[in-house]
Amino acid sequence: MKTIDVCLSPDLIHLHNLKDKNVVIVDILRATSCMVSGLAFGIDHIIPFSNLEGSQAMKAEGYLIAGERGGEKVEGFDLGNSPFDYMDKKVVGKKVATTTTNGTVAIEKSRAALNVIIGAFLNITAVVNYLKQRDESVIVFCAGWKGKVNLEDSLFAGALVERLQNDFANECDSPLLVQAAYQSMKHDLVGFVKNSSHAKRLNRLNVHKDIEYCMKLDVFDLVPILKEGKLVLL
Ligand code: 3SL
Repeated sequence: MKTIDVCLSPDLIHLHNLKDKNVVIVDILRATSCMVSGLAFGIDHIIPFSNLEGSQAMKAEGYLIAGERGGEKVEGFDLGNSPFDYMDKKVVGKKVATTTTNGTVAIEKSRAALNVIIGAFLNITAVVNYLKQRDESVIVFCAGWKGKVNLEDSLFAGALVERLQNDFANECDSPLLVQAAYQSMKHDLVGFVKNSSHAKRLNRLNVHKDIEYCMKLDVFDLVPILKEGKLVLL
């Protein structure tokens, strides 16, 4: 039977064998929610960079450059890391190069995978359907915050495990852990996430509407996938 495992932080990814597996990158607040929204809104493709310089250099190649550090838009960049920046008419048909604190780092660390796909609550059913129809095992890779575990990515992982439990066997214990967390909080996901450390961080930056938006379920029926270093729609 196909298996599912959950990596709770980029600092633990070396413990997982990604070869021949489908890896779902998760950074609910806000990187993967931005990627899903932007590609749905008409961005041609997105190139993720783990460092500022990589993204910055793409300006000369005609890319819009996007990114945050500490949650704030990088000075001189075209876009920050709000999903609403990614749903502005100026992005339609454009190529975007992005760098974020955690999400793009997780993508960078997933290069050994068979397929790297992008998950968010915004496209969870599309991700579930994609994984069900594939033959390979799955790693759900939570981007966390600077190596630490976070609530919102773990809850998404739990939601995914719950939806896949009839098709995949748990590879270790983290799927059980995140599923139990999801089951105990699913009656008020937004309320619990509003109390998370990153939601508080974003609120200090006056970023409020992104949190509720990123917790919406199934706004888009699409799956972004990494092809030759570029995120495109399947
Ligand atoms: O770390 C990341 O990848 C970002 O999503 C963090 S933030 O929400 O933009 O602060």
